[in-house]
Amino acid sequence: MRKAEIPADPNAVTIDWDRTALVVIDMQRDFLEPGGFGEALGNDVSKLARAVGPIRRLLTLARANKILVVHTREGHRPDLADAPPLKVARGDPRFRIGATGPMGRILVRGEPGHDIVPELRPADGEPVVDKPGKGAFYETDLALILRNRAIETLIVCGVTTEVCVHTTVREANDRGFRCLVPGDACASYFDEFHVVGLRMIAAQGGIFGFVTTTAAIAASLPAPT
Ligand code: C5J
Repeated sequence: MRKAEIPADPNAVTIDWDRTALVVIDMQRDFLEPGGFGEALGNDVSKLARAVGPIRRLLTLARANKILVVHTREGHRPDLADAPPLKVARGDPRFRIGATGPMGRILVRGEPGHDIVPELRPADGEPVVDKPGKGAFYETDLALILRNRAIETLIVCGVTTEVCVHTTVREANDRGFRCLVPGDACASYFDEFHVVGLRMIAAQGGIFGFVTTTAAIAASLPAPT
């Protein structure tokens, strides 16, 4: 058992690092780089870059301290059989899921845009969970992966704060996981959604989880040598 107390909003939480996983949500080229799905929907993708440095730091710490790391990717089968028609029908028809963009077919597994950005590439042995929805538990084997390691606490970071991070935190909360969300390691295309999304997690005594910072997490772990 490796216990730590992490300062957070609305209160500090005590966790066991041996039963904690770092879950990095959808840090994919399709969301972060020009020419992908995020930009096709009219977003300023540069806003998501601010999460990359803090996530790199969390990955370095987790790997050095033998903490389970799980990456997720949002995307669909090449035949789009797992893509709800309503999801595909969203936005300009030229840039919909499955359409061909500068990084290959948008949000389709195996295409360059579906890859995780090179700075945060998964290390050998780190599970990568491909998810068809916003939440990382929906129609995936994430719960099984976590249960097999007796995980009870998730550090959830990535993009976007109010969509896939939020949905995953809500799903995890309903399944009994304690969620810690380092706000600086999350990002949104919308500044106000980022701020309010984090406030919603911590409201009402931590209704969905606890909001913290990368620095607070780092301070509770031995620094990598
Ligand atoms: C979105 C995500 N925003 N990963 N996906 O469509 O948040």
